[in-house]
Amino acid sequence: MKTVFSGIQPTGKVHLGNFLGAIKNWVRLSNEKNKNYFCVVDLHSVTTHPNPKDLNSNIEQTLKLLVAAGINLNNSIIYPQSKVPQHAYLSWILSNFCQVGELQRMTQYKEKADSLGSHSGIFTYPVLMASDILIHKANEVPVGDDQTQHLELTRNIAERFNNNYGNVFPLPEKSSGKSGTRLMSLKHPEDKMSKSSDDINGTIYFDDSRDTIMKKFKSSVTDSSNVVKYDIDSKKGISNLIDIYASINDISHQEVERLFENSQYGEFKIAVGETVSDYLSPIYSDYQELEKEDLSQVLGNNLDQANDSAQETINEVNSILGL
Ligand code: AQP
Repeated sequence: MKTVFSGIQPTGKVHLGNFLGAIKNWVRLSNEKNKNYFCVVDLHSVTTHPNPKDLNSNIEQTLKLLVAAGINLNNSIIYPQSKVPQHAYLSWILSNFCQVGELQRMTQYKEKADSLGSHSGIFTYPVLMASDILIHKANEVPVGDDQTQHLELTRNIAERFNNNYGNVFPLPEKSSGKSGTRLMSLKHPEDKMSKSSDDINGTIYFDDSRDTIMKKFKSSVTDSSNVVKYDIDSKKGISNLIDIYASINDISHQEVERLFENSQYGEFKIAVGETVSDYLSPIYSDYQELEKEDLSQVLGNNLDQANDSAQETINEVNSILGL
């Protein structure tokens, strides 16, 4: 049986990009015969120096949303990273198997250092990511292409540790399934749809009303050709809408083009808005039910299970290292 690990940061309200790029895939994996760990990686959020109240409510919101999205809890464990301190412990151990030069080469470090300032958390967080993946000895990690470099670093770290101390960690692979769609902002289709975007009209949030969703799609930026045709270079806006429609309905770009070959953009935008609204609305109503419940009720003994699995790895690592 495969062990799968993936994480989401509680840096803000979960959006459609998070669903179609990650969570939808996690739901699929959770219904296969895997042991899955889906983690709200709150320690990573500290790199942004968040407001404590916001962070706390985003953690709870994100955990409950993962359940509302339909992750099968029979073979999945959902938990917040900071409640399993073994992640941070292993991160220290693993930092001794990671070269400074490797961290300096991380593209995301270069990008984030500009926007978040150059504190050392921004520099070393890929090691914490490696520890997130290795703490449960995951063999498969469903991540987007932007994370390929971090996964390679994780494999390098694991390999170096194994070369010194024996075959402790599996070398994790990127999920072989269809990778999630990368959604772009509806207002600035050259930028990624993101929790931290300044323009809220470019992002569809999980709790947007049907009305808001329709308005956002109707005012989404497209081009003047009025032909529903996928062309990522010259028609970024409409290609993004095709991606969204295709991803929710599990069909190809070509099928979307065929379905809407006689439609103008106005009609297509309404169809995409309705599809998105139909997709998000049951998730939001399940979330509203869960919102009233205590988190420990919602997640049962998930945290204990995550702790047990992580501690098993730490015991093994401690014993191997002579600690
Ligand atoms: N626009 C997106 N399209 C597809 N997938 C996306 N993901 C995020 N944005 C998109 C995927 O969602 C998962 C969780 O992401 P994360 O919260 O850990 O980090 P992120 O990629 O930095 O997400 P955001 O929403 O853009 O947050 P901020 O604004 O805080 O940086 C990941 O699998 C990610 O690929």
